[in-house]
Amino acid sequence: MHASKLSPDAQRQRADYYERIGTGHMTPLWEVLGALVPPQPRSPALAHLWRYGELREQVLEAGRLISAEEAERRVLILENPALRGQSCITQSLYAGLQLIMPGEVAPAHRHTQSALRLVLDGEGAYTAVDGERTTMRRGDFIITPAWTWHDHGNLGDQPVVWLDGLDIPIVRFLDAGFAERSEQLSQVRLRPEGDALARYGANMVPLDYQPRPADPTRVFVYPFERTRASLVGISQGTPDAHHGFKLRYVNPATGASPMPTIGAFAQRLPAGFETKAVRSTDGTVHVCLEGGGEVRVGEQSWRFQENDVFVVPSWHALQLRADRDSVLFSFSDRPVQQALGLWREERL
Ligand code: GTQ
Repeated sequence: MHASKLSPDAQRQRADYYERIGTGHMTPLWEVLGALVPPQPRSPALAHLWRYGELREQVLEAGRLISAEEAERRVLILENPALRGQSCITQSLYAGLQLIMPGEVAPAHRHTQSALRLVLDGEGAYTAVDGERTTMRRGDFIITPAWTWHDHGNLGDQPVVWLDGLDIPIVRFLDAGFAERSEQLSQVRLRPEGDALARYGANMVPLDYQPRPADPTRVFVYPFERTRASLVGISQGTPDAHHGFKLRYVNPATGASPMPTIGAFAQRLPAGFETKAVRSTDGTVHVCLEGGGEVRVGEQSWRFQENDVFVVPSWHALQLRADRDSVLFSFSDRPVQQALGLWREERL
């Protein structure tokens, strides 16, 4: 509403009117239009950084309080400081730190929410997706697309910790959540490890495979070794002033994002490199996989090091500086925004 001086009498009349229409479950648009249709995004979310050193201690403590099986998933949710109680790190995305101790299993289930894992710490765990296991190695990006059966287990002798990213808030917003538990604690092995990568992840696909455009990829692990080699490989060229050396993960059969609701990226910043400020409409979660430096979001800044997690809300200017050669992983709702014609980026 445009600012205007109202007589006390007119103010009373309006207030009285709002109250009367309110009893019929109506409200005047003109009181809220500016907030409903803002000139630019005004995310309620805050930028924040979680230090892995602290996260690790706290998630290991959960390991002494509850078993993975009892918890179903033993996860500490990373809640945006401005969105406490809503189980989200941005308005559209959920993130959490999952722990699985030696000998434990996280039972098989499936749901319409899509999930990604980014392996941070420890060796010997696996994730099984629709009957195929993959060994989880540090930096591996693993997906469990909507409605795929998945379970986790740890066959090694160390605690294993990874970051979960899910589209839980999107599915909740759409009221489209379904879930079920399997009768099997751990899935029966239907295919040997590496099968999906060999069939779908080597620039070839089976003869009769015709993916539809929004289908998630059958490649459910993107090994860090390969990602890293690609990032190093492109580092001979000129870095992008705003992104350094940055690639997006794709469904190799379609070129679309691995899953329709979550996009994921990997980025290398050589020692001493500082990006120019950039903002985009997709609030983004970042993880430092190698190196360290400083992240600046608007007027705030944090130092980051390996396994630290930070979130940059929609339309907040982001600048990164690497003190050492650094590799960052990130994910956002970009494919959703792009499918809807909403995504924007501004290079400052
Ligand atoms: O591993 O299946 O962090 O279902 C939240 C919900 C992880 C999982 C989460 C889940 C999972």
